[in-house]
Amino acid sequence: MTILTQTCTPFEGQKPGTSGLRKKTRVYMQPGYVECFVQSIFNAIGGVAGKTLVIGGDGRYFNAEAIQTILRMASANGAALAIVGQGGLLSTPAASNLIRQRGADGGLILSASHNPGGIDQDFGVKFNAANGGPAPEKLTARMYEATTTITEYRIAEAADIDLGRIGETTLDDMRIRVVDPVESYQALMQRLFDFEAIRSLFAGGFTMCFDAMHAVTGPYATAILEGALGAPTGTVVNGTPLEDFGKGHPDPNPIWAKPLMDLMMGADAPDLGAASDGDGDRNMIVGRGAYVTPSDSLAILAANAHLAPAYAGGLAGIARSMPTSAAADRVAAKLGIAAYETPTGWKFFGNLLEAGKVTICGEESAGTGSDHVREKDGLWAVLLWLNILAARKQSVAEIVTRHWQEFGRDYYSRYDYEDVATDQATRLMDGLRDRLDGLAARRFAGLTVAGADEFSYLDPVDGSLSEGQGLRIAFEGGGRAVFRLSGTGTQGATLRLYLEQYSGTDGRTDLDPQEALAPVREAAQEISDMGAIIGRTEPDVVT
Ligand code: VG1
Ligand code: CO
Repeated sequence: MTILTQTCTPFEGQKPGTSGLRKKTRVYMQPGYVECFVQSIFNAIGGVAGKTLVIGGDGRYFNAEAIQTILRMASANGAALAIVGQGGLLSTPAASNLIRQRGADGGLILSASHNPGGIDQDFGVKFNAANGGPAPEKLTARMYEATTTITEYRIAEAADIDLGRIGETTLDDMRIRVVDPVESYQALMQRLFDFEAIRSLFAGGFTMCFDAMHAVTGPYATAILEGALGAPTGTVVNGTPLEDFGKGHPDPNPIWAKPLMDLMMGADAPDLGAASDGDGDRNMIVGRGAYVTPSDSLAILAANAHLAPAYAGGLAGIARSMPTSAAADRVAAKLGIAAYETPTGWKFFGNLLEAGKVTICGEESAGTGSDHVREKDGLWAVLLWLNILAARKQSVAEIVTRHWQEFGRDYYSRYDYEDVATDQATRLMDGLRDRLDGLAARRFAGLTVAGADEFSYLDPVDGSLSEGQGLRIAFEGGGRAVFRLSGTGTQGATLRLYLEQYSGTDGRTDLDPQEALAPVREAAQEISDMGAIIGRTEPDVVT
């Protein structure tokens, strides 16, 4: 076998964002692009000689080619073992689990997650460390640094490896073990939840629709829901992973999962609707006629987790990303456990989970998870909901309403302004940042600003400081607006405006969220001067 050392020059902009390096697929398809990034990862982690890596992706366009390249490079760099999901498939939480279960040194996950797939859409690569979690900021900084100075990469000249068959083969001195992508993940779920109770729930006529959105969760959901739990065939829809996700956005929210939303709001709605994203780490939960916001879902899961065997002993603490609503904090306060507020992106939960400070984490963007892996986990959230529904014998709507009665309701909505000119987005953020200090006590659209700041996070475990994590404005009366630029987009800038209004424990909890949020929205738009700077106040996507 020949091992080549190829000289190369750095590509611009190989800087990991909120979750890995996402680019247009054609950017990734340039000769040497994957190679330079992957070699930079290897260099940043001190090489892979003698190491074990888990490799898999969400099955999108270019997944298969990129995996072959990575295998040839891992072998040429001296890796001992590559564990690969059959067909090159692994959901993000399943990859996290495999890294942990097999004691691997890390893993490469090929996915641009909720971004669409295809030759004219998006591709991505992320590295997870030996704890199974996304590379922390100091490591992604080292990777980026390595991409700017790279001069060569190592790759083996070899034929493609057949990833279709489970079993072991070799590529030069490296062993390649092709594994069932579902098996070990399913075993983990079976240990966490009361499968007997959920099986009885389905046997008793409980109905559900799980929309896999043509993405990687299909095989997992089919095996677990229809297989192990006995839900009727057809419970999982769009269950075969497609390279272009059926031309949709595999983003489980009321906009991109509209067919499921329509079903759930209609006369023939099943008891539970759920969906997951491209790489299987996000979830959407909808009851019959009742959409559950991800922030509420996190709070409700935390409040009821003790009903599932794995969490029967209670939770150590709850963490949420800063833009996520305060609903989870109210649950933590009631339970007498700690609540943590981190920057956006799962990598910030890793240290808290590792230190045993928190058990459950979540984000407003439909990510929830626990200490069972080091990633958010879409199907896990669905199974925890099922376990709770089986134990409480109430509908989703009833559970949500009772939660609001007890804790009050955090009305919540996120507005996304996509493909904003980068200079305009920067101008808006810079201008607002400059004005933050003078906002307190001023009135906008009838609301008084209680305080405003730029969020920064001091990690309580390793003491690292992450600055510039979003501009937040709190209003008197329980309102809040947050401005942040997305770190997962691949075109122009995406501006996110997060709106929140607390009802209080004796306020109304049955308002239309957009109506309840109107004052905060108007104040936020006025304070930021959005209409003048980006030329619009109407968002592209409201979730
Ligand atoms: C978005 C979400 C964030 C999430 C990230 C990765 O990031 O807001 O909460 O962790 O996507 O999710 P941003 O920077 O675009 O706001 V996934 O499922 O796309 O890996
Ligand atoms: Co995802």
